[in-house]
Amino acid sequence: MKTVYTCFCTDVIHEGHLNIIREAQKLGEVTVGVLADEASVRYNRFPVISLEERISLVRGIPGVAHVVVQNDIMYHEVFEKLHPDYIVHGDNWSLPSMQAIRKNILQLIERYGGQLVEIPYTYSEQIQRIDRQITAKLAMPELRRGRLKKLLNMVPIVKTIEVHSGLTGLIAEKTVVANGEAIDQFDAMWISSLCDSTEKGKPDIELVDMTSRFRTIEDVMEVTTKPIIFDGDTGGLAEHFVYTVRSLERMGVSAVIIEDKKGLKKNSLFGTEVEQTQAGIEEFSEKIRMGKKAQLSDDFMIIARIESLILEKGMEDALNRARAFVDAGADGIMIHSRKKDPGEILTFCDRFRETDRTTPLVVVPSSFNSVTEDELASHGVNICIYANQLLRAAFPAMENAAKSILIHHRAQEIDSELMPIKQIITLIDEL
Ligand code: SPV
Ligand code: MG
Repeated sequence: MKTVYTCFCTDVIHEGHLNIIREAQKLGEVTVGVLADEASVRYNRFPVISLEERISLVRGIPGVAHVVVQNDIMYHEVFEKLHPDYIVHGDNWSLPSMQAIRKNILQLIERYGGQLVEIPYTYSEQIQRIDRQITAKLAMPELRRGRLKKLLNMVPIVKTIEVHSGLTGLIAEKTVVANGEAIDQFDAMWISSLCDSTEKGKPDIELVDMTSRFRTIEDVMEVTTKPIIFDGDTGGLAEHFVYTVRSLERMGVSAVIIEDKKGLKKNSLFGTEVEQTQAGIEEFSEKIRMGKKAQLSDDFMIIARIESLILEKGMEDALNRARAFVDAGADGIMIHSRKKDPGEILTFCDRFRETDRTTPLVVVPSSFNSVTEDELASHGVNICIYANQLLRAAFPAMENAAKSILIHHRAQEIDSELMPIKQIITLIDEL
Protein backbone atom coordinates (compact mmCIF):
# COMPACT_ATOMS: atom_id res chain seq x y z
CA MET A 1 0.00 0.00 0.00
CA LYS A 2 1.35 3.44 -0.96
CA THR A 3 1.58 6.10 1.72
CA VAL A 4 0.03 9.54 1.30
CA TYR A 5 0.70 12.62 3.42
CA THR A 6 -1.15 15.91 3.66
CA CYS A 7 -0.86 18.74 6.18
CA PHE A 8 -3.80 20.61 7.74
CA CYS A 9 -3.41 23.98 9.42
CA THR A 10 -7.00 24.72 10.19
CA ASP A 11 -9.45 25.09 13.08
CA VAL A 12 -12.47 24.14 11.00
CA ILE A 13 -12.92 21.22 8.63
CA HIS A 14 -14.86 22.19 5.53
CA GLU A 15 -15.72 20.77 2.12
CA GLY A 16 -12.27 21.70 0.75
CA HIS A 17 -10.49 19.54 3.33
CA LEU A 18 -12.87 16.60 2.81
CA ASN A 19 -12.17 16.79 -0.90
CA ILE A 20 -8.41 16.64 -0.29
CA ILE A 21 -8.84 13.51 1.85
CA ARG A 22 -11.09 11.87 -0.76
CA GLU A 23 -8.50 12.49 -3.45
CA ALA A 24 -5.63 11.38 -1.17
CA GLN A 25 -7.44 8.13 -0.35
CA LYS A 26 -7.44 7.20 -4.02
CA LEU A 27 -3.63 7.10 -3.87
CA GLY A 28 -3.09 5.03 -0.72
CA GLU A 29 -3.14 5.11 3.08
CA VAL A 30 -3.60 8.68 4.31
CA THR A 31 -1.60 10.31 7.12
CA VAL A 32 -2.59 13.87 8.04
CA GLY A 33 -0.12 16.20 9.73
CA VAL A 34 -1.67 18.76 12.06
CA LEU A 35 0.45 21.88 12.19
CA ALA A 36 1.81 22.60 15.68
CA ASP A 37 0.95 25.84 17.50
CA GLU A 38 4.19 27.73 16.95
CA ALA A 39 4.34 26.89 13.26
CA SER A 40 0.68 27.89 12.87
CA VAL A 41 1.32 31.26 14.48
CA ARG A 42 4.29 32.00 12.23
CA TYR A 43 2.76 30.71 9.03
CA ASN A 44 -0.95 31.06 9.08
CA ARG A 45 -2.81 32.61 11.94
CA PHE A 46 -3.36 32.10 15.62
CA PRO A 47 -5.21 28.81 16.24
CA VAL A 48 -8.57 29.36 17.96
CA ILE A 49 -8.71 25.81 19.28
CA SER A 50 -5.99 23.77 20.96
CA LEU A 51 -3.64 21.34 19.19
CA GLU A 52 -5.41 18.41 20.90
CA GLU A 53 -8.77 19.65 19.61
CA ARG A 54 -7.36 20.08 16.10
CA ILE A 55 -5.99 16.52 16.23
CA SER A 56 -9.34 15.01 17.25
CA LEU A 57 -11.09 17.07 14.57
CA VAL A 58 -8.86 15.52 11.91
CA ARG A 59 -9.13 12.02 13.44
CA GLY A 60 -12.87 12.23 12.91
CA ILE A 61 -12.59 12.61 9.14
CA PRO A 62 -13.49 9.39 7.29
CA GLY A 63 -10.52 8.08 5.33
CA VAL A 64 -7.80 9.38 7.65
CA ALA A 65 -5.64 6.44 8.78
CA HIS A 66 -3.06 8.27 10.94
CA VAL A 67 -2.70 11.71 12.48
CA VAL A 68 0.70 13.17 13.39
CA VAL A 69 1.88 16.58 14.58
CA GLN A 70 3.85 18.55 11.98
CA ASN A 71 6.23 20.77 13.95
CA ASP A 72 7.51 22.90 11.11
CA ILE A 73 5.74 24.38 8.13
CA MET A 74 8.58 23.04 5.98
CA TYR A 75 8.61 19.29 5.29
CA HIS A 76 12.11 18.06 6.36
CA GLU A 77 10.82 16.12 9.36
CA VAL A 78 7.94 14.65 7.37
CA PHE A 79 10.26 13.21 4.72
CA GLU A 80 12.89 12.05 7.21
CA LYS A 81 10.40 10.21 9.41
CA LEU A 82 7.64 9.10 7.05
CA HIS A 83 9.12 8.88 3.55
CA PRO A 84 5.67 9.34 1.96
CA ASP A 85 5.07 8.13 -1.58
CA TYR A 86 2.75 11.09 -2.20
CA ILE A 87 2.39 14.56 -0.75
CA VAL A 88 -1.09 15.86 -1.46
CA HIS A 89 -1.70 19.62 -1.37
CA GLY A 90 -4.23 22.12 -2.69
CA ASP A 91 -3.00 24.04 -5.74
CA ASN A 92 -3.42 27.43 -4.01
CA TRP A 93 0.25 28.38 -4.09
CA SER A 94 -0.12 32.03 -5.10
CA LEU A 95 1.36 33.66 -1.95
CA PRO A 96 5.19 33.86 -1.72
CA SER A 97 5.03 31.89 1.54
CA MET A 98 3.12 29.10 -0.22
CA GLN A 99 5.61 29.09 -3.07
CA ALA A 100 8.44 28.64 -0.53
CA ILE A 101 6.66 25.57 0.87
CA ARG A 102 6.16 24.13 -2.63
CA LYS A 103 9.85 24.64 -3.41
CA ASN A 104 10.80 22.92 -0.16
CA ILE A 105 8.59 19.90 -0.96
CA LEU A 106 10.04 19.58 -4.47
CA GLN A 107 13.63 19.76 -3.16
CA LEU A 108 12.90 17.06 -0.60
CA ILE A 109 11.29 14.87 -3.26
CA GLU A 110 14.51 15.10 -5.26
CA ARG A 111 16.44 13.85 -2.23
CA TYR A 112 14.02 11.27 -0.80
CA GLY A 113 11.79 10.38 -3.75
CA GLY A 114 8.01 10.62 -3.82
CA GLN A 115 5.56 12.73 -5.77
CA LEU A 116 3.66 15.97 -5.21
CA VAL A 117 -0.01 15.72 -6.15
CA GLU A 118 -1.77 19.06 -6.44
CA ILE A 119 -5.53 19.04 -6.02
CA PRO A 120 -7.58 21.93 -7.44
CA TYR A 121 -8.41 24.18 -4.48
CA THR A 122 -12.10 24.30 -3.60
CA TYR A 123 -13.40 27.86 -3.80
CA SER A 124 -16.93 28.16 -2.50
CA GLU A 125 -18.96 30.86 -0.84
CA GLN A 126 -19.42 28.69 2.22
CA ILE A 127 -15.64 28.17 2.60
CA GLN A 128 -14.98 31.88 2.21
CA ARG A 129 -17.65 32.62 4.81
CA ILE A 130 -16.05 30.18 7.28
CA ASP A 131 -12.65 31.82 6.71
CA ARG A 132 -14.08 35.28 7.31
CA GLN A 133 -15.88 34.08 10.46
CA ILE A 134 -12.65 32.73 11.95
CA THR A 135 -10.87 36.01 11.25
CA ALA A 136 -13.75 37.99 12.75
CA LYS A 137 -13.70 35.77 15.84
CA LEU A 138 -9.96 36.35 16.32
CA ALA A 139 -10.58 40.11 16.30
CA MET A 140 -13.18 40.01 19.11
CA PRO A 141 -12.04 41.57 22.41
CA GLU A 142 -12.42 38.44 24.56
CA LEU A 143 -10.38 36.27 22.22
CA ARG A 144 -7.83 38.90 21.29
CA ARG A 145 -7.05 39.98 24.85
CA GLY A 146 -5.85 36.60 26.09
CA ARG A 147 -3.72 35.90 23.08
CA LEU A 148 -0.57 37.60 24.33
CA LYS A 149 -0.40 35.35 27.40
CA LYS A 150 -0.98 32.32 25.17
CA LEU A 151 1.75 33.44 22.76
CA LEU A 152 4.20 33.75 25.64
CA ASN A 153 3.83 29.99 26.11
CA MET A 154 3.94 29.17 22.43
CA VAL A 155 6.84 31.03 20.84
CA PRO A 156 10.43 31.63 22.02
CA ILE A 157 10.02 35.41 21.68
CA VAL A 158 6.93 37.48 20.86
CA LYS A 159 7.87 39.69 17.92
CA THR A 160 6.03 42.96 18.19
CA ILE A 161 5.91 45.82 15.70
CA GLU A 162 4.82 49.43 16.19
CA VAL A 163 1.53 50.48 14.58
CA HIS A 164 -0.15 53.90 14.69
CA SER A 165 -3.06 53.66 12.22
CA GLY A 166 -5.29 51.24 10.37
CA LEU A 167 -2.81 51.13 7.52
CA THR A 168 0.21 50.28 9.68
CA GLY A 169 -2.03 47.77 11.47
CA LEU A 170 -2.60 46.08 8.11
CA ILE A 171 1.14 45.91 7.55
CA ALA A 172 1.63 44.26 10.94
CA GLU A 173 -1.25 41.89 10.25
CA LYS A 174 -0.44 40.85 6.71
CA THR A 175 3.30 41.04 6.19
CA VAL A 176 4.61 37.50 5.82
CA VAL A 177 8.06 36.68 4.50
CA ALA A 178 9.54 33.49 3.21
CA ASN A 179 13.06 33.87 4.49
CA GLY A 180 15.21 31.03 3.24
CA GLU A 181 13.47 27.96 4.58
CA ALA A 182 11.49 29.77 7.24
CA ILE A 183 8.23 31.64 7.08
CA ASP A 184 7.88 34.57 9.41
CA GLN A 185 5.50 37.26 10.54
CA PHE A 186 4.90 39.50 13.55
CA ASP A 187 3.06 38.15 16.57
CA ALA A 188 1.77 41.34 18.17
CA MET A 189 1.44 45.13 17.81
CA TRP A 190 2.73 48.03 19.92
CA ILE A 191 0.80 51.28 20.15
CA SER A 192 3.75 53.56 20.84
CA SER A 193 3.24 56.92 22.54
CA LEU A 194 6.14 58.30 20.48
CA CYS A 195 4.65 57.26 17.15
CA ASP A 196 1.03 57.97 18.07
CA SER A 197 2.08 61.53 19.09
CA THR A 198 4.47 62.09 16.17
CA GLU A 199 1.82 60.96 13.69
CA LYS A 200 -0.35 63.76 15.08
CA GLY A 201 2.54 66.25 14.89
CA LYS A 202 2.72 66.44 18.70
CA PRO A 203 5.60 65.88 21.15
CA ASP A 204 5.77 62.64 23.15
CA ILE A 205 4.95 64.23 26.52
CA GLU A 206 1.57 62.65 27.39
CA LEU A 207 -0.05 65.54 25.54
CA VAL A 208 -2.19 63.35 23.26
CA ASP A 209 -5.04 62.46 25.60
CA MET A 210 -6.36 58.95 26.31
CA THR A 211 -9.51 59.44 24.22
CA SER A 212 -7.35 60.14 21.20
CA ARG A 213 -4.96 57.25 22.01
CA PHE A 214 -8.00 54.93 22.31
CA ARG A 215 -9.17 56.15 18.89
CA THR A 216 -5.87 54.92 17.44
CA ILE A 217 -6.40 51.54 19.12
CA GLU A 218 -9.90 51.33 17.60
CA ASP A 219 -8.56 52.15 14.13
CA VAL A 220 -6.00 49.38 14.44
CA MET A 221 -8.47 46.89 15.92
CA GLU A 222 -10.98 47.43 13.13
CA VAL A 223 -8.63 45.87 10.56
CA THR A 224 -6.47 43.41 12.52
CA THR A 225 -6.63 40.33 14.73
CA LYS A 226 -3.21 40.29 16.43
CA PRO A 227 -2.81 41.16 20.11
CA ILE A 228 -2.04 44.73 21.16
CA ILE A 229 0.43 46.02 23.75
CA PHE A 230 -0.35 49.63 24.69
CA ASP A 231 2.30 52.16 25.67
CA GLY A 232 0.61 53.76 28.69
CA ASP A 233 3.46 56.27 29.35
CA THR A 234 3.55 56.89 33.12
CA GLY A 235 -0.04 55.67 33.52
CA GLY A 236 -0.86 59.19 34.79
CA LEU A 237 -2.31 59.55 38.26
CA ALA A 238 -2.96 56.16 39.88
CA GLU A 239 -6.57 57.29 40.37
CA HIS A 240 -6.83 57.76 36.60
CA PHE A 241 -4.80 54.67 35.69
CA VAL A 242 -7.44 52.34 37.15
CA TYR A 243 -9.96 53.67 34.63
CA THR A 244 -7.45 53.24 31.79
CA VAL A 245 -6.97 49.59 32.79
CA ARG A 246 -10.71 48.93 32.62
CA SER A 247 -11.07 50.67 29.25
CA LEU A 248 -8.13 48.80 27.71
CA GLU A 249 -9.45 45.46 28.96
CA ARG A 250 -12.89 46.17 27.56
CA MET A 251 -11.42 47.06 24.17
CA GLY A 252 -9.50 43.77 24.04
CA VAL A 253 -5.99 45.17 24.51
CA SER A 254 -3.70 42.49 25.95
CA ALA A 255 -1.22 44.53 27.99
CA VAL A 256 -0.34 48.01 29.11
CA ILE A 257 3.24 49.03 29.84
CA ILE A 258 3.71 51.90 32.26
CA GLU A 259 7.06 53.53 33.03
CA ASP A 260 8.35 54.54 36.43
CA LYS A 261 8.55 58.27 35.75
CA LYS A 262 6.54 61.15 37.09
CA GLY A 263 5.92 64.81 36.31
CA LEU A 264 6.45 65.92 32.73
CA LYS A 265 7.41 62.74 30.89
CA LYS A 266 9.74 63.12 27.94
CA ASN A 267 10.74 60.38 25.52
CA SER A 268 13.29 57.99 27.01
CA LEU A 269 15.61 58.27 24.04
CA PHE A 270 16.46 61.82 25.23
CA GLY A 271 17.96 60.14 28.31
CA THR A 272 19.56 62.66 30.67
CA GLU A 273 19.69 65.43 28.03
CA VAL A 274 16.32 66.63 29.36
CA GLU A 275 15.01 66.77 32.90
CA GLN A 276 13.03 63.67 33.81
CA THR A 277 12.05 62.43 37.23
CA GLN A 278 11.85 58.79 38.22
CA ALA A 279 8.94 57.84 40.48
CA GLY A 280 9.77 56.37 43.90
CA ILE A 281 9.64 52.57 44.20
CA GLU A 282 6.77 52.60 46.67
CA GLU A 283 4.81 55.25 44.79
CA PHE A 284 5.04 53.30 41.50
CA SER A 285 4.38 49.95 43.23
CA GLU A 286 1.14 51.41 44.56
CA LYS A 287 0.10 52.40 41.04
CA ILE A 288 0.69 48.81 39.90
CA ARG A 289 -1.25 47.42 42.88
CA MET A 290 -4.19 49.73 42.16
CA GLY A 291 -4.17 48.78 38.47
CA LYS A 292 -4.13 45.05 39.27
CA LYS A 293 -6.99 45.52 41.73
CA ALA A 294 -9.06 47.32 39.13
CA GLN A 295 -8.47 44.66 36.50
CA LEU A 296 -11.47 42.40 35.85
CA SER A 297 -10.21 39.73 33.46
CA ASP A 298 -7.46 37.20 34.19
CA ASP A 299 -5.67 37.59 30.92
CA PHE A 300 -4.87 41.34 30.84
CA MET A 301 -1.26 42.20 31.75
CA ILE A 302 0.20 45.25 33.48
CA ILE A 303 3.90 45.47 32.67
CA ALA A 304 6.24 47.74 34.64
CA ARG A 305 8.90 49.62 32.69
CA ILE A 306 12.09 50.55 34.46
CA GLU A 307 13.93 53.73 33.48
CA SER A 308 16.95 53.38 35.78
CA LEU A 309 19.40 52.62 32.94
CA ILE A 310 18.01 55.46 30.81
CA LEU A 311 18.39 57.89 33.72
CA GLU A 312 21.82 56.47 34.66
CA LYS A 313 20.75 55.30 38.12
CA GLY A 314 22.63 52.03 37.77
CA MET A 315 22.06 48.30 37.44
CA GLU A 316 21.36 47.67 41.15
CA ASP A 317 18.61 50.28 41.16
CA ALA A 318 17.07 48.70 38.04
CA LEU A 319 17.16 45.21 39.60
CA ASN A 320 15.75 46.41 42.95
CA ARG A 321 12.91 48.09 41.15
CA ALA A 322 12.21 45.02 39.01
CA ARG A 323 11.89 42.82 42.09
CA ALA A 324 9.72 45.38 43.91
CA PHE A 325 7.39 45.86 40.93
CA VAL A 326 6.96 42.09 40.49
CA ASP A 327 6.14 41.87 44.21
CA ALA A 328 3.56 44.62 43.70
CA GLY A 329 1.84 42.44 41.08
CA ALA A 330 3.41 43.48 37.75
CA ASP A 331 2.83 40.78 35.12
CA GLY A 332 6.06 41.61 33.32
CA ILE A 333 9.11 43.86 33.36
CA MET A 334 10.28 46.07 30.53
CA ILE A 335 13.88 47.23 30.78
CA HIS A 336 15.01 50.07 28.56
CA SER A 337 18.39 51.45 27.47
CA ARG A 338 19.57 53.98 24.95
CA LYS A 339 23.07 52.58 24.62
CA LYS A 340 24.14 51.37 21.19
CA ASP A 341 25.65 48.28 22.80
CA PRO A 342 23.15 45.72 24.15
CA GLY A 343 25.55 44.83 27.00
CA GLU A 344 23.71 46.50 29.87
CA ILE A 345 20.34 45.14 28.76
CA LEU A 346 21.69 41.59 28.52
CA THR A 347 23.38 41.93 31.92
CA PHE A 348 20.10 43.09 33.44
CA CYS A 349 18.24 40.16 31.89
CA ASP A 350 20.83 37.60 33.08
CA ARG A 351 20.84 39.03 36.61
CA PHE A 352 17.04 39.25 36.74
CA ARG A 353 16.72 35.64 35.59
CA GLU A 354 19.07 34.47 38.40
CA THR A 355 16.21 35.01 40.84
CA ASP A 356 13.11 35.12 38.64
CA ARG A 357 12.70 32.47 35.95
CA THR A 358 9.12 33.17 35.00
CA THR A 359 8.11 36.85 34.91
CA PRO A 360 8.04 37.91 31.25
CA LEU A 361 10.80 40.31 30.19
CA VAL A 362 10.27 42.93 27.51
CA VAL A 363 12.91 44.90 25.60
CA VAL A 364 12.81 47.61 22.95
CA PRO A 365 15.97 47.40 20.81
CA SER A 366 15.76 50.83 19.13
CA SER A 367 19.28 52.01 20.08
CA PHE A 368 20.92 48.60 20.56
CA ASN A 369 19.54 47.41 17.25
CA SER A 370 22.38 44.97 16.42
CA VAL A 371 21.00 42.43 18.86
CA THR A 372 19.01 39.56 17.32
CA GLU A 373 15.79 38.03 18.55
CA ASP A 374 17.61 34.71 19.17
CA GLU A 375 20.23 36.44 21.32
CA LEU A 376 17.55 38.22 23.34
CA ALA A 377 15.62 34.98 23.82
CA SER A 378 18.77 33.21 25.01
CA HIS A 379 19.08 35.86 27.76
CA GLY A 380 15.51 35.23 28.90
CA VAL A 381 13.70 37.97 26.96
CA ASN A 382 10.11 37.07 26.09
CA ILE A 383 8.85 40.08 24.12
CA CYS A 384 10.85 42.13 21.61
CA ILE A 385 9.23 45.41 20.54
CA TYR A 386 10.27 47.19 17.34
CA ALA A 387 8.89 50.44 18.67
CA ASN A 388 9.13 53.06 15.92
CA GLN A 389 10.46 51.60 12.66
CA LEU A 390 7.29 51.90 10.54
CA LEU A 391 6.90 55.60 11.31
CA ARG A 392 10.59 56.28 10.69
CA ALA A 393 10.35 54.43 7.37
CA ALA A 394 7.31 56.42 6.22
CA PHE A 395 8.51 59.93 7.08
CA PRO A 396 11.59 60.13 4.81
CA ALA A 397 9.67 58.46 1.97
CA MET A 398 6.88 61.06 2.21
CA GLU A 399 9.29 63.97 2.57
CA ASN A 400 11.24 62.73 -0.44
CA ALA A 401 8.05 62.69 -2.56
CA ALA A 402 7.12 66.22 -1.43
CA LYS A 403 10.61 67.53 -2.27
CA SER A 404 10.66 65.86 -5.70
CA ILE A 405 7.34 67.46 -6.67
CA LEU A 406 8.62 70.88 -5.54
CA ILE A 407 11.89 70.50 -7.45
CA HIS A 408 10.39 69.24 -10.72
CA HIS A 409 7.08 71.13 -10.64
CA ARG A 410 5.39 67.87 -11.51
CA ALA A 411 4.93 64.35 -10.08
CA GLN A 412 6.38 62.25 -12.88
CA GLU A 413 9.92 61.93 -11.45
CA ILE A 414 8.81 60.46 -8.14
CA ASP A 415 6.19 58.13 -9.61
CA SER A 416 8.45 55.11 -10.03
CA GLU A 417 9.13 55.16 -6.28
CA LEU A 418 5.44 55.20 -5.37
CA MET A 419 2.99 52.36 -4.94
CA PRO A 420 0.86 52.09 -8.09
CA ILE A 421 -2.65 53.52 -7.66
CA LYS A 422 -4.14 50.19 -8.75
CA GLN A 423 -2.31 48.46 -5.92
CA ILE A 424 -3.23 50.99 -3.27
CA ILE A 425 -6.94 50.79 -4.05
CA THR A 426 -6.89 47.01 -3.73
CA LEU A 427 -4.77 47.02 -0.58
CA ILE A 428 -7.80 47.18 1.65
CA ASP A 429 -10.09 44.14 1.73
CA GLU A 430 -13.75 44.83 1.21
CA LEU A 431 -16.33 42.91 3.18
C1 SPV B 1 7.53 54.50 22.53
O1 SPV B 1 7.60 53.83 21.49
O2 SPV B 1 6.78 55.45 22.66
C2 SPV B 1 8.38 54.15 23.68
C3 SPV B 1 9.64 53.45 23.46
O3 SPV B 1 8.03 54.51 24.77
S1 SPV B 1 10.86 54.64 23.36
O4 SPV B 1 10.48 55.62 22.37
O5 SPV B 1 12.10 53.96 23.01
O6 SPV B 1 10.99 55.27 24.67
MG1 MG C 1 6.43 55.86 24.79
